[in-house]
Amino acid sequence: MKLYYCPWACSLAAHIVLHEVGAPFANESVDIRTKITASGADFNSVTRKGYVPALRLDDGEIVTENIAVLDYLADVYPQFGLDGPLGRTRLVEALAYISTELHKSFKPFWHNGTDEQKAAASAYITARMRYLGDTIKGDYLFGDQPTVADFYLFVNTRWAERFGVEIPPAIAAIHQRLNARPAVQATLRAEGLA
Ligand SMILES: N[C@@H](CCC(=O)N[C@@H](CS)C(=O)NCC(=O)O)C(=O)O
Repeated sequence: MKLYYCPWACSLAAHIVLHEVGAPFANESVDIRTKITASGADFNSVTRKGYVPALRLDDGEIVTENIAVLDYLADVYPQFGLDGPLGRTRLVEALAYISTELHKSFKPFWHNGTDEQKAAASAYITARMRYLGDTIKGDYLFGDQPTVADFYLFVNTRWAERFGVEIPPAIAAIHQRLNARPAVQATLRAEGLA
């Protein structure tokens, strides 16, 4: 498996999962502005979408989109998935919420939004995080072990910290727990972020 990632980007979630499971994998960073990878390759030839994450499977298939990449990883590494009759559905539900309600709402912060747009986004993100905080079922979103959804949430709490977006206490507690995990710290070091 090979993960194409960019420091500070949402690809951090998949990168953490790969470190957590301890399986051998390759990685390569991408300059998402120029679309050139660390080895000088044209990232657009890996995926015409030109954005990370992109996961190259051992048979050469490329998987993109956080929801699909993280769902795939939860399938291969079920310790970060969710058991039970509705487990997969609940996990995809959480991934979709994090992708569409949180991740995408940071746009004004990453793309030179106006102060007004940033203030509106900030309030929206905090409210959406509050909902998640009200529904957590243990130390992490779904209980006492993190799932791929927690690692995706972590990307968003890091962004919230960076941009001064208020994080509700229950979500801040998950952030602290995740941040303390050795594999999370190893991933941050690997991306040059710690
Ligand atoms: N729809 C994609 C969006 C991924 C995405 O927003 N990636 C950002 C980094 S967080 C990126 O690579 N942006 C570069 C670009 O869009 O050109 C997903 O959900 O995975």
